[in-house]
Amino acid sequence: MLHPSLLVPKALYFGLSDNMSIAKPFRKWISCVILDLDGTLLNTDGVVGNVLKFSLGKYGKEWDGREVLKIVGKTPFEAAAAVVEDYGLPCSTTEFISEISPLFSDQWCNIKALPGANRLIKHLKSHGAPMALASNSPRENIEAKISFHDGWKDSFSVIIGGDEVRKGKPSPEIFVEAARRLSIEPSCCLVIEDSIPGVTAGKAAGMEVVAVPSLPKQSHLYTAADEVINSLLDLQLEKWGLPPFEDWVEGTLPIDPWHISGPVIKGFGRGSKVLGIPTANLSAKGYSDLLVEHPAGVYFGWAGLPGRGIFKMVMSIGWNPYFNNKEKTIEPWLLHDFSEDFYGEELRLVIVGYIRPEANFPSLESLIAKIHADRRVAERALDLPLYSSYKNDPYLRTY
Ligand code: RBF
Ligand code: ADP
Ligand code: MG
Repeated sequence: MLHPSLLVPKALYFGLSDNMSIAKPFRKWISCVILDLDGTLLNTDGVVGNVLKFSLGKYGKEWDGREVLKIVGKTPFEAAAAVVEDYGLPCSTTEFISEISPLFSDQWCNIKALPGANRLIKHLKSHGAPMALASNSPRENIEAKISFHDGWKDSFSVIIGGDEVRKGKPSPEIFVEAARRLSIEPSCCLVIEDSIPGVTAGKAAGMEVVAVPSLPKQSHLYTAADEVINSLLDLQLEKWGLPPFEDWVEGTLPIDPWHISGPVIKGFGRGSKVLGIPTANLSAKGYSDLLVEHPAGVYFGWAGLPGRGIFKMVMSIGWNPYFNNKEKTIEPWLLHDFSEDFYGEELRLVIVGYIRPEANFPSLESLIAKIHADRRVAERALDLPLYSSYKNDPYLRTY
């Protein structure tokens, strides 16, 4: 008799054609999830900018938000050293750290949960799947940070900080200790991590690891992970033998609706000319926080153009090559035939759902086909009462 695994068609093993996921053939049967905190559940990077803006200001220097890319994923000491050097500050790294530490503590109440973090915690808790929190930051800081998020502390059977083990990540110790306290075999633990040291630690602990890189376009650096996903919204728990999310509706994930508006500006895209798909552009100015919060990907909702009407809309939030992939842009496609452009007109959007992560396509034809598939998904979903009710949102009516 053939071993049962040999009877499974190869296509199934490698069926995860989505280029976001570096899929390995075998999935373990997982019984618990060990989560990283900063960058995985919490958008800690968001407050880094606030603190640095303020503290660099005292030295007469101006923080350029883009440099956040240089410090993400580093230890606090390495990050501080990089800033001291880059800005030529007249102080030592240690002095700079003691200046900024209290500022960081003041900011913990402002750290937002990353998209999908609350959803994941609630889901696993409601299914009784054990969860641990394993973070390099000291236990006291972990407790302080999560205290601002309802229901988080009680959801974790184990919380373990970098000060409770001899060596933090990339050493496997913190994860091995978390598994020991959960009384679960390391091989039955799934680690979810945003950083490379965290992925290294999880693999060294003998665990399965899903990476959710906090920096864009970095998935190639995470080859040690068992899977790389774009955001927690894309986590497929059933791949790990865990209870699947049940909130997807006809290929769409309802999200807390958000509003955005502004004059339509001339785009930088390939839309009309190359893809044959016109995409309006909204200036990202004033929306940088909102955009940082939303993973690059395809969303949909309703669009209002004063004097013209309210239309179904599918859009991409993408890293735009025009900006060297350093800025995200919003490119809505209004699902209606317009006979002319509407540059300068006020466009109002209510975004109600998520479809998929941003992807790379081998050819323009395959990108075009996918965008049309997105359109069909959005068109159908927007007829469901769940989403169609937002067509009456007063935000869309400016006339
Ligand atoms: N471009 C991509 O490179 N990857 C995508 O996954 C992607 N998805 C899109 C989905 C929709 C609904 C629309 C309207 C456009 C999409 N684009 C995508 C194209 C993108 O808007 C634009 O062409 C690029 O950002 C280059 O400017
Ligand atoms: P690109 O999409 O390559 O940036 P253009 O800037 O040439 O292309 O064209 C996009 C413009 O076309 C939009 O800004 C808008 O004024 C107009 N437009 C016409 N029909 C639509 C539509 N259905 N959805 C979005 N924009 C449209
Ligand atoms: Mg992290």
